[in-house]
Amino acid sequence: MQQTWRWFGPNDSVSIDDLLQAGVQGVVSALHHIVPGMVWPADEIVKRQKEIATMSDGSASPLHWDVVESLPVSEDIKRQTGDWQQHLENYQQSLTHLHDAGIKVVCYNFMPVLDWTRTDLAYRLPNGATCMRFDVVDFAAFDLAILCREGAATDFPADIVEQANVRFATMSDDDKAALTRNIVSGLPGAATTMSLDDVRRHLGAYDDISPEQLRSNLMEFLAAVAPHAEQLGMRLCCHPDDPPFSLLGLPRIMSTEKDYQTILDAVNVPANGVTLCSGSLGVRVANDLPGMMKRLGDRVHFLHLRNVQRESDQLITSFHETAHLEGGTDMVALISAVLREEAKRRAAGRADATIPFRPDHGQNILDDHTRTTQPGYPAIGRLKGLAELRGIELALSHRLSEPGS
Ligand code: DNO
Repeated sequence: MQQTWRWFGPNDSVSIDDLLQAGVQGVVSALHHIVPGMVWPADEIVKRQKEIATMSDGSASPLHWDVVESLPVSEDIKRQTGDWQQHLENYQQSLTHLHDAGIKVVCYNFMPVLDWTRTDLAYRLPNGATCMRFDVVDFAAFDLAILCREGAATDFPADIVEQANVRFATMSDDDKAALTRNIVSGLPGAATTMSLDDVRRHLGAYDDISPEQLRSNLMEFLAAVAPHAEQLGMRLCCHPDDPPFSLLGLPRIMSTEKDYQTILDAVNVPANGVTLCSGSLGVRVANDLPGMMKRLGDRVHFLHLRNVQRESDQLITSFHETAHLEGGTDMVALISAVLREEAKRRAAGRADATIPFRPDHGQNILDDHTRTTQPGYPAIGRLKGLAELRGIELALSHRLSEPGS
């Protein structure tokens, strides 16, 4: 397993020097300033590589840009509207440029409009740490009474609608503004956040797009780009929906093992792969993460390791982000499945036997409370996660842990 770390670029308050001291082995980054659909120019890619390869005193860092997260898929490609065909060509061109720069793994997602969504970015835990939380009652209050979306009332169970109305009645204007900000800020690294009218306009553009249509558009996207990636020796990996259920009436189609299997089968080349995000998928009771790693493993090109605590067993549930080894996913079993997959690949002589993972998100602890970072991406909380995860990997790989020794 390659221990990687997400770096948002020179404006990230967690520096390349910090990454080195955290002991990371590789970097995950993206050109957040380039508008989805446009080509990533070769010189911009090389510039980011140089930034990663340089410490703050100008000396060389041994780190490289190993994984792109994300090369975003434009809304036009997802809907097949406007310039989508040009955007597909641009996507291929960006892949070619990344390949020429020596980068092989590219993560993307196919979530319409919003990427990850939370209602609270700093939920206080009993020990004083803070974490990100999704409160379904708050979310329903936003949907029903702030966004005032038509049809919202039928998208939630009646008891949630009732609780949401009660809660909305007690919210101050500041509470409403904060909730709105939190929900629409689901675009990490993006320079802009959407206004309510932007959200309404974007939602309206999906009125006629069913989940089946969106799935078929994803398949067409992959039919166009995956063979190209394959030819270049690259690996694409689709990030799951976060959370893994429909929000704001939008179709979401990458939430379950079956969703993944369907997409992997539809374009059956190794370059069409999976970002196994245990935190996103783990919100859904039926998603068995170690089992998914076992069954989809040969196409898993990238791992996000984190954990969540579901607050009910309903499909649409509140949840919060726990420390990496707490929560609903058995991290030891998952890492053990990853190590077994790596051993299989090694035996088969695969060049991609070492799978990159990153400690995904982290709670804000200690000095994290005084350093502003991207929501969910503190320095120390993530470092703690990384340290725990690498400890499991080391323990499981140790020869003394092999049966019979
Ligand atoms: C959240 C992230 C996601 C992820 C994209 C990948 O913290 O895991 O935003 O980067 O969905 O395309």
